[in-house]
Amino acid sequence: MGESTVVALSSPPGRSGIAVVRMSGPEAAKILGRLAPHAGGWKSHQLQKVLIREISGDPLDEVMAVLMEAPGSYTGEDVAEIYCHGSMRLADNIIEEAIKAGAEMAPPGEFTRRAFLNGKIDMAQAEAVADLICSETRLQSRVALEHLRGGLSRRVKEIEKRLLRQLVLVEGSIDFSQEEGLGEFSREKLHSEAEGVISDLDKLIRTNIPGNKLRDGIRVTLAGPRNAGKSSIYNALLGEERAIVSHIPGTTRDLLRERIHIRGLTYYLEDTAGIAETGCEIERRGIDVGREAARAADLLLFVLDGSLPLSEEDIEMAGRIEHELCIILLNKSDLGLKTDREKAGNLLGARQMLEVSAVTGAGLERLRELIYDSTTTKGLTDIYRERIAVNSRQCNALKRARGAMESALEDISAGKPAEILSVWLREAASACGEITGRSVEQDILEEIFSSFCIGK
Ligand SMILES: Nc1nc2c(ncn2[C@@H]2O[C@H](COP(=O)(O)OP(=O)(O)OP(=O)(O)O)[C@@H](O)[C@H]2O)c(=O)[nH]1
Ligand SMILES: [Mg+2]
Repeated sequence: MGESTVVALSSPPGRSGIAVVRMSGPEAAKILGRLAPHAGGWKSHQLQKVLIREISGDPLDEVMAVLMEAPGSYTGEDVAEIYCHGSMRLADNIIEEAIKAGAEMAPPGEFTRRAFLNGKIDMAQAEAVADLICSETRLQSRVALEHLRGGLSRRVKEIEKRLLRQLVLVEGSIDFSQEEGLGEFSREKLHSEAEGVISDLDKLIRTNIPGNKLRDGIRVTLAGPRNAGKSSIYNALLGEERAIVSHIPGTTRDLLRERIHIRGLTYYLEDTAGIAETGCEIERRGIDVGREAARAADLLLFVLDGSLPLSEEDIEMAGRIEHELCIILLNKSDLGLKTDREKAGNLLGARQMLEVSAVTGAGLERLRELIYDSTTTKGLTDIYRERIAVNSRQCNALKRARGAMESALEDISAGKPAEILSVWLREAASACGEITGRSVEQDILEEIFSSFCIGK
C-alpha cells in the first residue's frame, strides 16, 4: 500500500496488568527490531519475551511481543504487538520510542481502516468490530460477532448476486435485440425475481429499529406526582441507593440516568422530579427537565402512590399523558391499595397497570418483564434467532435498493424497455454494494472510521 507505519495504544488508558502497544505498516518489523535489539530474530506469529530498550540504549521494560507478518495479520500489513507492563508511563514511552524509530501516531480506527483497504474485512465487518468493542450484553456481542464473521455481508451479497443475474439477462437482451429470439428475457420471471429481492431486502430492513434499540439502548423514564416513590423504584430496579429518597415532597430535582440490562438489552432508566404546582424556581426547572425526558422516553413509567385514593391532581396529571407507551405503577402496595383500580383504569385508558412496592420488592420482577415486553417488537425475536441487525447506514442503503426495485416493478408492468430496467437493477446492486463497502464514497468511509477508538 505504500502506507506509513502507525503505532497506538490498543488497551484502555490507565493502570492495568498489561498494556498493548500496536504497530502496523511496512516498517513494523524494523521498528520492533530497533526497540528490542537483542531479540534473537522474529518468527511470524510467535510470542517472545524480550527487553525493550530506548533508542539511546537504556532498558525500558521486559515484555512479551509478537510480529505478525503480512498478509496474515489483522490489517494485512506487518503488525507488531508489544504487551508491556500496564503503566501509562511505560506504554507512552514505548510509543514515543517507536515514533523516534520512524512510526507515526495512528488516528482512531486506523488499524481497522487498513484491514478494510487491504480487503481483510468488508465495511459491514468493520462496523461490527466497533459494535463488538461497545457491546455490553451477550445479545449485543453475539449479533456483532455474527456480522464480523460475515453473516450480514453474505445475506447482502446473495441479494446482489440475484440482481446481477437478472442484469445479465436484461442487458443481454439489449445487445442481442437485433438478432431474433436471442437473449430475450421473461418479464414475468423478472417481475417475480424483483418481488423476491424486495422481500429479502424487507427482512433485513425490518431488523433496523429493534437493532438500533439493541445497540443504543432504550429510554425508560419514571414520572408522576411528588412522593409517589419514583426514586425508590429507581433505586430498587438499579439495586443500589443511587437517588435520594425522603418523605419530603419534591426531593428529586435533577434528572438521573443509569443503565440497567434486561435480557440482553440495555435500558437507560431515568428518575425525574415529582410533578406539582410549585412556587420554587429550582423545583420548577427540575419538573420541566423531567417533562422533556418523559416526552423523549421510549417507555414512560407513571408512578402513583397506590396507598392513597386518586386525587384531583393525579387525575388531571394522568389525563395529560400523551405518551403512547406508558405503564401505570401503583406503588406502596405494602400499605394496602386505596387507589380504586377500576377508576384508575378508566381514567388512564387502556394502559397497563401494575401494583408494586419499592420497599418489599413486590411486583418488581413483573415490572422488569413488562418493561421488556412492551419495548420489544417481533423484530427482536428475529434478531435473537438470526443474529442479524442492520444499522442506520446499512438500512438507508437497503431502502435505496428497495426503492429502485419498486421502480423496476412498475416499469416492468408498464412495459418499459430493457435499458430502463437495467438502470434500476444497477442502482439496486450499487446500493447493496455500499453495505459491504464495494461502492461507498470516500468521505463516508472516513466518517465511519473516525468514530472508532484509537488503537483499533
Ligand atoms: N411503604 C412504602 N413506602 C414507600 C414506597 N416507596 C416509597 N416509599 C416512601 O415514600 C416516600 C417518597 O419516596 P421517594 O422515592 O422519595 O418518592 P419520589 O416519587 O421520588 O418523590 P419526589 O422525588 O419528591 O418526587 C419515602 O418516604 C419512601 O420511603 C413503598 O413501596 N412502600
Ligand atoms: Mg424522587
